[in-house]
Amino acid sequence: MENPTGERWDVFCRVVDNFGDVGVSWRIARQLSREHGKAVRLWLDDLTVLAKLRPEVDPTRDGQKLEEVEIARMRDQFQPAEVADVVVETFGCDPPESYVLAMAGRAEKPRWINLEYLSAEDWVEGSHALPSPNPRLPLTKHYFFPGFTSRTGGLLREQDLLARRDEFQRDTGARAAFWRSLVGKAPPENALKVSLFSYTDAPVESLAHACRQYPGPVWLIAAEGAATAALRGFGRPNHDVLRRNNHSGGARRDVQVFTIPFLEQDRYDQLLWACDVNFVRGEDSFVRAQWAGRPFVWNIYPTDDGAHWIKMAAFLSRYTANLERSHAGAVASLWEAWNRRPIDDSSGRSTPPLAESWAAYVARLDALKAHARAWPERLRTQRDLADQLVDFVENALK
Ligand code: TRH
Repeated sequence: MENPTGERWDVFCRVVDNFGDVGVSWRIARQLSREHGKAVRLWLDDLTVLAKLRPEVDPTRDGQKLEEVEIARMRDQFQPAEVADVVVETFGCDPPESYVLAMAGRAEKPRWINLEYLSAEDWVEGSHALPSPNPRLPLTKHYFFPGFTSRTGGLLREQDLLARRDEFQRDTGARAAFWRSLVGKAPPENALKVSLFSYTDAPVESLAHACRQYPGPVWLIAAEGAATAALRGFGRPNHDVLRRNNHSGGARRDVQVFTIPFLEQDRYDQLLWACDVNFVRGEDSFVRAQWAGRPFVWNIYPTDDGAHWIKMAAFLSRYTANLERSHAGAVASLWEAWNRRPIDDSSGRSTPPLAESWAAYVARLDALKAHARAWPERLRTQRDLADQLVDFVENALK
């Protein structure tokens, strides 16, 4: 896409842990380049994570192009060749000091954005787009908060994402080909396909056992990492591990566990689109699961102060607002069981065992599928984050 303004954007990301920070940073960099024609450079202090999401990246090289985005290695001791017109710092990662000094030295000061973590909490609206003058330098940073309401910066959503999703979900051939390429065979028509991307503490084994109660075949597709490790005890991967015939002559109840390698980022979207229930985590897979339009269970990134329970409750109250109460209760109790919510001292309310809340959840799957389908239709009425960010930079900060 042409770069009518010739504007240069630098996006900075430091890898704290896991994949999400880079997952989000790559998405925004690609979208700014592909959909808004910006000349984008993505600065990373560690390229190995991006190489997991995009195997064509060579993590040993200091500079390379990925699609139209320049990928550059960020070192703290470095003399920036030039400073961009717009600087996006993701998740408060602090660009190198030498770069910030160079920003201050520019005649026309760059516009400086701090792209924050996603939260559904109410306070986000009041913090979105707030300026923060630098105490030492003639620079002002603006905080840009993703979110679920019109008074936030919106959610990452590529322009063609939902059209690609619909095309894939409509096309039985494409989905069968996807499964064959992933696990060597297509699932039985009535199989419940469940994808698992979780943190180490999630009760994955309890879920695998609970799936035996499901009145039909279950496919558990475990992404490389915590989930596969937890399922290692279940016999040989990619084989029926929990077969049980239903003596009443009903459907056979076999749970098959498939452990799959880490997928290229866009292919992971297809997995979410192809499954019936998606267990996701962190931030980026959490948002992708919502766009997939399928029921999902969020393994939230735990914080020592327990603030993640407030964050989860804030999202649940938005997500289940239009859901019939008993269905909303089933969603909340499965999420709490999956995140091992401790007994609530004030209410003394304890979280039901995973098996119980899973059974209550799958018993309502038709209603939850309809709700999961409607949710992204609501979210898409909001302008996407990249679009709002460009507008904010080019108009509000001009
Ligand atoms: O990896 P995460 O746990 O990252 C999280 C988030 O960044 C969170 O904000 C931060 O607080 C925490 O780390 C420290 O989960 P997340 O955000 O879902 O990112 C995973 C990325 O990996 C996402 O872009 C999807 C991608 N992915 C693939 O590309 N292929 C795969 O096979 C899988 C399972 C994931």
